[in-house]
Amino acid sequence: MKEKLEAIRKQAEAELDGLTSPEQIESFRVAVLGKKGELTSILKMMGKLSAEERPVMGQLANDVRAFIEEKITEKSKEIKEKEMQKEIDSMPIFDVSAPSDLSRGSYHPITLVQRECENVFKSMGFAVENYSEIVTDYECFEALNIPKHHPARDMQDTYYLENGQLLKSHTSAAQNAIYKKYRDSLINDGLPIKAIFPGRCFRNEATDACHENTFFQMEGVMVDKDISISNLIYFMKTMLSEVFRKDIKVRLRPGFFPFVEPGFELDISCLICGGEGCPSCKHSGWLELCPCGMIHPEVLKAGGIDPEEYTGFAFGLGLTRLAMMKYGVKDIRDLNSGSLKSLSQFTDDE
Ligand code: FA5
Repeated sequence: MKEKLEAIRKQAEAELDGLTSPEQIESFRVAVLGKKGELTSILKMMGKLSAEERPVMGQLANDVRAFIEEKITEKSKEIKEKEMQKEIDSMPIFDVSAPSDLSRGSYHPITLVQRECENVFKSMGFAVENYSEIVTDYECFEALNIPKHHPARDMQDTYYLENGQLLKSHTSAAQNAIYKKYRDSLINDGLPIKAIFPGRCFRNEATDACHENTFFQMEGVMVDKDISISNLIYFMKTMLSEVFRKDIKVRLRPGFFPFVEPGFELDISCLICGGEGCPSCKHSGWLELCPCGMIHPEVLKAGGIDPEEYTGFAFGLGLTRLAMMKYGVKDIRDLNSGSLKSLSQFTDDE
């Protein structure tokens, strides 16, 4: 048996030397180490050895197996490196100093409206905050007065990770963290909380001309003593007139969201069809753009703010829909299409 094992070791080394592809390596591995491989069949004969010989041969067989496995790993690495080098050598040489025949890229329409909105709110003293796309159930729902099994969750089905976290279905998911970040300066220094937080949102829903499963919103909150609906309406009006720079028809109607009371839906007259009705506005002439309302006392409490002393407003602007209206994009899906032809129409001179 000793001779046989030595022979297998030698033969394996010689054979491996001549292999040139991952497929050949795999066939070799199966032929030598596999269930029906040469080495395995020898190991099956161990039972016939004497009690003294068995541990000696067992040790030798293990050494041979370890030796072959190591050689296989080395050879695979060598083949991989050779393949990679071949690929690199076949690449055309790219001269970074050569004049480009490619046209300049352009900003995405959503980036353009996002920046515009940010500038408007920054000029009114709002801080711009960034927030993660992966959030907890608490942040996305519970802290917003939407307990488990609340029917309002049905409106925002999203994508769940195996660890129980989820892709945020709305930018409101950042509210709790923002209140906690700024509450000390509100309570101790009397500085109002004024923040906007744009971000990508995800919903597990069917797409159409005005619905995407991945879209952008921009949340805004303001908390201080004596904040009222008038403040909310003032900021909404200012933002819309600055972004559109023309008169647009707006309507405010009651809307239900568990995290505001009272809550409103702010719609704008569809700028694609002039309010006549088209697929972009689901033939209603109006587009839901920016739900808003006075922050619910429970939500302030969850953020560590006393609702008896402070009030505030919050809004959730549909940035993707705003980009559609501003740039006349009839189908929201074009904005995620990655089609340079559609998107390059919005090149900005920035
Ligand atoms: C919300 O997401 C609330 N968090 C908004 C809010 C914030 C209310 C603060 C009150 C206070 P809603 O699901 O309606 O609400 O979405 C808000 C806006 O996001 C919509 O008006 C729309 O403009 C946009 N939106 C929602 N779903 C989609 C979608 N699937 N595709 C594109 N835009 C969408």
